[in-house]
Amino acid sequence: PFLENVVQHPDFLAGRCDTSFIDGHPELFRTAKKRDRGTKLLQFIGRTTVNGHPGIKKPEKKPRFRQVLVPDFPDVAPSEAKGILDREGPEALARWVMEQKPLLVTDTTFRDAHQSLLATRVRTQDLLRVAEATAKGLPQLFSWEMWGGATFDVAMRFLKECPWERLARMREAAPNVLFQMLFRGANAVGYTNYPDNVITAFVREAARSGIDVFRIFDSLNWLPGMELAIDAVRREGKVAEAALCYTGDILDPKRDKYTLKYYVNLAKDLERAGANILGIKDMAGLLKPYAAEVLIRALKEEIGIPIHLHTHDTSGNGVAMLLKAAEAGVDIVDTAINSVSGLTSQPSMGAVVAALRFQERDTGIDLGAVDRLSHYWEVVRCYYEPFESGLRAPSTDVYYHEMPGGQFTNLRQQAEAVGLGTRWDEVVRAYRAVNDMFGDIVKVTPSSKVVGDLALFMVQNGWSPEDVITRGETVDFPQSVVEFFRGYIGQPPGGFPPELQKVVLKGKEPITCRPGELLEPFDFAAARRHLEEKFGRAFSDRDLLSYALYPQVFEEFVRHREEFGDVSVLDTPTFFYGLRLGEEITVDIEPGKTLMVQLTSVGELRPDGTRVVYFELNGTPREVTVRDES
Ligand code: 3PY
Ligand code: ZN
Repeated sequence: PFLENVVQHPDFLAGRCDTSFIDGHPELFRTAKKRDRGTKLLQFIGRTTVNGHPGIKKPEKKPRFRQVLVPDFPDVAPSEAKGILDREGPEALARWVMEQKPLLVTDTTFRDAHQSLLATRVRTQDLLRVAEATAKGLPQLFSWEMWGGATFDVAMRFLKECPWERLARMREAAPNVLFQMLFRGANAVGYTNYPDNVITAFVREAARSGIDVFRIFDSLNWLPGMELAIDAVRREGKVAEAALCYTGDILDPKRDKYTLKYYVNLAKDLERAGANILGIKDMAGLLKPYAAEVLIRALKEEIGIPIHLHTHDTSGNGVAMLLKAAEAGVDIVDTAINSVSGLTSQPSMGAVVAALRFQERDTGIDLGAVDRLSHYWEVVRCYYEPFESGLRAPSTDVYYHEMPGGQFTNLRQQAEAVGLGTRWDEVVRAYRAVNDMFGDIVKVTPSSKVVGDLALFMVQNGWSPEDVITRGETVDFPQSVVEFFRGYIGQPPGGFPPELQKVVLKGKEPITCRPGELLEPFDFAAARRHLEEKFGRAFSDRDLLSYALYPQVFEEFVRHREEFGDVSVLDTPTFFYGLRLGEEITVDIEPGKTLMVQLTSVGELRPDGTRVVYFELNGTPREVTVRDES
């Protein structure tokens, strides 16, 4: 009340007082901390019920969903792969992999599948609930890809969850499974290069928090962008799966940049750099079945480490491709549980398992268990309907535009956001044109974002590739494009096209060394002081890493937690759609502490633009005031 009186005072409002103390201490305005956890959650539920969830269209009525059933499986022996890594280390694990006759399978359901189908929005709660069942039902899996990539920032930015808490809780729920993450080399789990000390500290913390296998790639296939991360993973005694990103078409005689020889040489470089496993990251799903056969056979002859193949099923050729790769001797392949597979996601686990049954490379995975887990995801996927891409069928267009599966849904949303939703075909053509202008580059986060940003820019301005050269001097290009041409995300094979680079940089000097060599080390102590002063509480080393990677996103996440508490405890339908009148939910806010929340009514719109929302919290009437922004 005192603060309210101050800020409503006419002299204060007119700026006739010295506010420097207040300006310098924004924390004075944060009164939310005093609220108890129940009230904070009611505030969040009230806001979502009245206004809908930020970024998605509020449905007329909260949708009704089928009941989720988590399948129950008998206890099983812990995964052999995890045991070998923990007891004997990564080299022993690699040897074990090469000795296996069955095709080994990684499940990407917990990471790439939803990154590629649902804009990475699947919440920890929905992952966690099925974690133990997945471990028991599918004990033959080599690993779960369950962290990294875009999940790190999306967790904080949109789901208001801590990614480190997700990892810790998943580890608790599935202690005997190999956990795998996607790591963008010098870009860590971000979109730009970070100082070396951030990369090494991140790897250390991730390894200690439960990541066993690090799939490390560079968005331009530039080895110097990966070496530091490979070394850091090896120092932690974890598995360095260094990946080459596959683009182009090795069977097309006209494409002479990314040839079989190029990939074989790169694979050898990665092996020499210390990879325990070679990853093939076919991020767009461009590796066709017969090309896979040629590539895998050649690599098997040339390198002495196991090969782990990742693809996206955008064209519909995914299962056929994995089968050809299996015949050619690939060691491990990535698939997703059926109901979150296909299209821009990974090929269907059930389809691969069924196809190989009674064959030489039979996976030994129980198809019935895959199906039962698939029924769980079938229902849960419906919660996330607003994030679906709208893609209904496989599309061989991908061989034309070469857009990564993980980018497809995101770029579509980006296009919607700038009013180009109905001009998607033009965006796709521009995407292809930009790739040609760049001299045909590997497109994967963050290089794919550069291509996407310039494509959107060109469509927005109605520019052709020629316009970019002739009129480019007069405009500011998107920041990601400038950074790319300065060499801040690394060097593409064959270098940058000089004419375009000159137009974009406008006299700024490009670099050719590793960006990490030029970046000052991140000052973790100063960051800690800053956060503690600003928020008046202690922060963990993990928090500091989140802040080092995403300072604004992290601070916004902390503010959200102060205001609304830990919203990850809410069920997903309530998180996205609020409550119906009379609906009652239970919320486990910590082990043994459950809140019963019922929405009793929503008050009329008041002249000040707010509504009172009435609840019962554990049987006691409670109300919160919410600004109506609808
Ligand atoms: C990521 O970097 O997040 C990807 O999934 C790239 O394919
Ligand atoms: Zn992928």
